[in-house]
Amino acid sequence: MTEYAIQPVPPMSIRFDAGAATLSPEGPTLTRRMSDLEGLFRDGDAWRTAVADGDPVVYSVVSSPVPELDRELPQSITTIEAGSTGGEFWMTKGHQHPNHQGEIYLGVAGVGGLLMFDGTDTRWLDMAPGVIGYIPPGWAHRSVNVGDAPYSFLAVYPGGAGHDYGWVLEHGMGRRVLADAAGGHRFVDCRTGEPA
Ligand code: S6P
Ligand code: ZN
Repeated sequence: MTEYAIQPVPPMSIRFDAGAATLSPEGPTLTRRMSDLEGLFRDGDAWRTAVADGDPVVYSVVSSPVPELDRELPQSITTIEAGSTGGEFWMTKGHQHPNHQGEIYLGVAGVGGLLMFDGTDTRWLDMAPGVIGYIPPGWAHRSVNVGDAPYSFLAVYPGGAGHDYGWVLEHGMGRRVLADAAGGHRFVDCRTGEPA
């Protein structure tokens, strides 16, 4: 794997290929497998089975060379594969920005959603190509693929925003996104399991 120095870059153009869901030139790439998502799925047994049964790639994140440094504006494309575990659609880990900075997402391919939680209220935005999802300061965010093809989106965020994954493990995201009998999705309350 190529090592990338965390250092400022000069003014530059970055080619955004929506069809291929790539950025060029490319910076760091992150791959998250099922085993990286411990403690996130409702059905722990189904999660363990999926890990043992090939530990599939759930999502990947490709970034431009713009570094995650304060005052910079990095970009990345996340692609979540289609799938569900224990009836729960595949998703990102989800995180809070420690100092509550905002972020924008742009749907690139497939259909998904942006689940947000501020510790009290939960919101869901349907995402598809051409839709901008705005994440205001203070809202933890998780992306979910609710379709049968990969779901990709572009993120643009403050370089000093950071990623607090522990906040989501501690507080949850308010709702879970499950497959319904008609091939769509439905929401349940994280704590009660009741429809939400
Ligand atoms: C960064 C931005 C995205 C996510 C990516 C993966 O602020 O929100 O690039 O990092 O979608 O999600 P997660 O929750 O694993 O970082
Ligand atoms: Zn973020």
